[in-house]
Amino acid sequence: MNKKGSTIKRIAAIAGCTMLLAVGAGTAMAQTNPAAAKPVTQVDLDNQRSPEVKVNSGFNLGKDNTYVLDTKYADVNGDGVRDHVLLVGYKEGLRMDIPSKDFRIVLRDGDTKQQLIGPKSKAETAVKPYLWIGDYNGDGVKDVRLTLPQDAKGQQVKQEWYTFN
Ligand SMILES: [Ca+2]
Ligand SMILES: [Ca+2]
Repeated sequence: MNKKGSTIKRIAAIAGCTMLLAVGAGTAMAQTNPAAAKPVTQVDLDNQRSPEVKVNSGFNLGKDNTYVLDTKYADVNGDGVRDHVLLVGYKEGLRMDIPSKDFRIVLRDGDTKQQLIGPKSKAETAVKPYLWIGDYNGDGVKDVRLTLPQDAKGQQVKQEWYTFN
């Protein structure tokens, strides 16, 4: 069962451990809204949301109150078929602006439809965590960056990177 693309792992080369980044007050708003963080001149196909899975819908992970906190729709295992990348976590209720925890990346393979549950994030908690797709280790296959604002103002964030191939 260890075919290529059957695991989710953090990228040790650039994130041996969770990084804690201090963000200046002036950029705090941009950090809480990734779409506003850079000027968009063309449609970023990798950073659209999954057409299949709704943000803030419940997610069955053997525990109540696990929700989908963000989604992306991009090919992250390099087989040419776009995959559904989900960020799931535990929070007490439907509000999105409350602290959440127990974060995991879930990959729904666009080709095989198999679902892989990633390891639990090292971050204890976050407010409105989000995903961003890019080739962070430069191997030609897209990876996932998980950004975890440590409070509602987003002045401190933790970041983790995940690979799928
Ligand atoms: Ca794929
Ligand atoms: Ca990569």
